[in-house]
Amino acid sequence: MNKEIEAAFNDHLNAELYSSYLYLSMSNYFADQNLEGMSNWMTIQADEERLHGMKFVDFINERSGRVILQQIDAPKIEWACPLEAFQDSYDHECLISRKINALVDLAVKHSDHAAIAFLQWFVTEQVEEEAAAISIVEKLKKIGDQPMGLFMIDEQLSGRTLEA
Ligand code: OFO
Repeated sequence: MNKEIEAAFNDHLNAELYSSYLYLSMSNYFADQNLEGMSNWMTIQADEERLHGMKFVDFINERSGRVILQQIDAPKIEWACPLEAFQDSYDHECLISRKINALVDLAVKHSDHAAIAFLQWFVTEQVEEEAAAISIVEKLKKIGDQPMGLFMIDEQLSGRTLEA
Protein backbone atom coordinates (compact mmCIF):
# COMPACT_ATOMS: atom_id res chain seq x y z
CA MET A 1 0.00 0.00 0.00
CA ASN A 2 1.31 3.45 -0.92
CA LYS A 3 2.66 5.08 2.27
CA GLU A 4 0.98 8.45 1.67
CA ILE A 5 -2.38 6.73 1.19
CA GLU A 6 -1.79 4.50 4.21
CA ALA A 7 -1.11 7.55 6.42
CA ALA A 8 -4.15 9.41 5.05
CA PHE A 9 -6.38 6.35 5.59
CA ASN A 10 -5.14 6.03 9.18
CA ASP A 11 -5.94 9.72 9.75
CA HIS A 12 -9.39 9.17 8.29
CA LEU A 13 -9.95 6.13 10.50
CA ASN A 14 -9.39 8.51 13.42
CA ALA A 15 -11.92 10.96 11.94
CA GLU A 16 -14.57 8.22 11.71
CA LEU A 17 -13.91 7.13 15.31
CA TYR A 18 -14.10 10.78 16.42
CA SER A 19 -17.45 11.02 14.57
CA SER A 20 -18.66 8.04 16.61
CA TYR A 21 -17.47 9.73 19.81
CA LEU A 22 -19.14 13.03 18.87
CA TYR A 23 -22.50 11.37 18.15
CA LEU A 24 -22.31 9.32 21.35
CA SER A 25 -21.79 12.63 23.17
CA MET A 26 -24.85 14.09 21.42
CA SER A 27 -26.82 10.95 22.31
CA ASN A 28 -26.05 11.49 25.99
CA TYR A 29 -26.93 15.19 25.75
CA PHE A 30 -30.35 14.18 24.38
CA ALA A 31 -30.76 11.46 27.04
CA ASP A 32 -30.12 14.15 29.66
CA GLN A 33 -32.86 16.28 28.03
CA ASN A 34 -35.31 13.31 28.15
CA LEU A 35 -35.44 13.29 24.34
CA GLU A 36 -35.07 9.51 24.02
CA GLY A 37 -35.87 9.38 20.29
CA MET A 38 -33.10 11.83 19.40
CA SER A 39 -30.80 9.99 21.80
CA ASN A 40 -31.61 6.73 19.98
CA TRP A 41 -30.98 8.34 16.57
CA MET A 42 -27.55 9.56 17.71
CA THR A 43 -26.66 6.20 19.31
CA ILE A 44 -27.37 4.48 15.98
CA GLN A 45 -25.34 7.18 14.22
CA ALA A 46 -22.43 6.56 16.61
CA ASP A 47 -22.65 2.80 15.90
CA GLU A 48 -22.62 3.44 12.15
CA GLU A 49 -19.54 5.66 12.40
CA ARG A 50 -17.67 2.93 14.24
CA LEU A 51 -18.58 0.54 11.41
CA HIS A 52 -17.31 3.13 8.91
CA GLY A 53 -14.04 3.18 10.83
CA MET A 54 -13.89 -0.62 10.72
CA LYS A 55 -14.19 -0.52 6.93
CA PHE A 56 -10.94 1.48 6.88
CA VAL A 57 -9.34 -0.97 9.35
CA ASP A 58 -10.26 -3.94 7.14
CA PHE A 59 -9.14 -2.22 3.93
CA ILE A 60 -5.75 -1.16 5.33
CA ASN A 61 -5.14 -4.70 6.62
CA GLU A 62 -6.26 -6.34 3.36
CA ARG A 63 -3.78 -4.15 1.46
CA SER A 64 -0.98 -5.20 3.84
CA GLY A 65 -0.82 -1.73 5.36
CA ARG A 66 -0.47 -1.06 9.09
CA VAL A 67 -3.35 0.25 11.15
CA ILE A 68 -2.12 2.89 13.60
CA LEU A 69 -4.72 3.93 16.18
CA GLN A 70 -4.38 7.57 17.18
CA GLN A 71 -5.68 9.55 20.12
CA ILE A 72 -9.36 10.47 19.80
CA ASP A 73 -10.13 14.08 20.76
CA ALA A 74 -12.74 14.73 23.46
CA PRO A 75 -16.00 15.85 21.81
CA LYS A 76 -18.21 18.79 22.73
CA ILE A 77 -20.63 17.78 25.51
CA GLU A 78 -23.26 20.54 25.72
CA TRP A 79 -25.54 22.19 23.17
CA ALA A 80 -27.95 25.11 23.62
CA CYS A 81 -30.85 23.22 22.01
CA PRO A 82 -31.59 20.19 19.76
CA LEU A 83 -31.32 22.37 16.66
CA GLU A 84 -27.78 23.39 17.56
CA ALA A 85 -26.77 19.74 18.04
CA PHE A 86 -28.25 18.61 14.70
CA GLN A 87 -26.74 21.65 12.96
CA ASP A 88 -23.37 20.59 14.38
CA SER A 89 -23.94 17.05 13.08
CA TYR A 90 -24.76 18.39 9.60
CA ASP A 91 -21.66 20.61 9.60
CA HIS A 92 -19.58 17.64 10.75
CA GLU A 93 -20.89 15.46 7.92
CA CYS A 94 -19.97 18.19 5.41
CA LEU A 95 -16.45 18.16 6.87
CA ILE A 96 -16.27 14.36 6.54
CA SER A 97 -17.46 14.63 2.92
CA ARG A 98 -14.61 17.05 2.16
CA LYS A 99 -12.15 14.62 3.78
CA ILE A 100 -13.50 11.70 1.70
CA ASN A 101 -13.21 13.80 -1.47
CA ALA A 102 -9.59 14.60 -0.58
CA LEU A 103 -8.90 10.87 -0.14
CA VAL A 104 -10.38 10.19 -3.57
CA ASP A 105 -8.13 12.90 -5.06
CA LEU A 106 -5.12 11.28 -3.37
CA ALA A 107 -6.06 7.80 -4.62
CA VAL A 108 -6.46 9.20 -8.16
CA LYS A 109 -3.07 10.93 -7.90
CA HIS A 110 -1.46 7.57 -7.13
CA SER A 111 -3.64 5.63 -9.62
CA ASP A 112 -4.71 3.36 -6.73
CA HIS A 113 -7.83 1.90 -8.34
CA ALA A 114 -8.62 -0.39 -5.40
CA ALA A 115 -8.66 2.62 -3.07
CA ILE A 116 -10.78 4.59 -5.54
CA ALA A 117 -13.32 1.74 -5.69
CA PHE A 118 -13.32 1.37 -1.90
CA LEU A 119 -13.93 5.09 -1.41
CA GLN A 120 -16.92 5.17 -3.76
CA TRP A 121 -19.07 3.57 -1.04
CA PHE A 122 -18.22 6.50 1.23
CA VAL A 123 -18.90 9.10 -1.48
CA THR A 124 -22.42 7.69 -1.82
CA GLU A 125 -22.86 7.29 1.92
CA GLN A 126 -21.98 10.95 2.54
CA VAL A 127 -24.83 12.06 0.27
CA GLU A 128 -27.22 10.12 2.54
CA GLU A 129 -25.54 11.31 5.74
CA GLU A 130 -25.76 14.98 4.79
CA ALA A 131 -29.37 14.61 3.57
CA ALA A 132 -30.50 12.87 6.78
CA ALA A 133 -28.95 15.52 9.02
CA ILE A 134 -30.15 18.57 7.05
CA SER A 135 -33.68 17.13 6.89
CA ILE A 136 -33.85 17.08 10.70
CA VAL A 137 -32.25 20.55 10.93
CA GLU A 138 -34.90 22.00 8.60
CA LYS A 139 -37.75 20.37 10.56
CA LEU A 140 -36.38 21.69 13.85
CA LYS A 141 -36.12 25.20 12.34
CA LYS A 142 -39.78 25.03 11.31
CA ILE A 143 -41.08 23.93 14.70
CA GLY A 144 -39.09 26.60 16.58
CA ASP A 145 -40.07 26.58 20.27
CA GLN A 146 -43.23 24.48 19.94
CA PRO A 147 -42.92 21.53 22.40
CA MET A 148 -45.49 19.40 20.54
CA GLY A 149 -43.49 19.58 17.34
CA LEU A 150 -40.32 18.68 19.22
CA PHE A 151 -41.99 15.65 20.81
CA MET A 152 -43.32 14.52 17.41
CA ILE A 153 -39.84 14.62 15.87
CA ASP A 154 -38.45 12.87 18.93
CA GLU A 155 -41.04 10.10 18.51
CA GLN A 156 -40.20 9.81 14.79
CA LEU A 157 -36.46 9.45 15.51
CA SER A 158 -37.06 6.73 18.10
CA GLY A 159 -37.73 4.26 15.28
CA ARG A 160 -34.25 4.33 13.73
CA THR A 161 -32.40 1.01 13.69
CA LEU A 162 -28.84 0.08 12.68
CA GLU A 163 -28.44 -0.50 8.90
CA ALA A 164 -24.77 -0.14 7.94
FE1 OFO B 1 -21.16 10.17 9.11
O1 OFO B 1 -19.98 9.43 7.97
FE2 OFO B 1 -18.87 8.16 8.42
O2 OFO B 1 -18.19 8.23 6.77
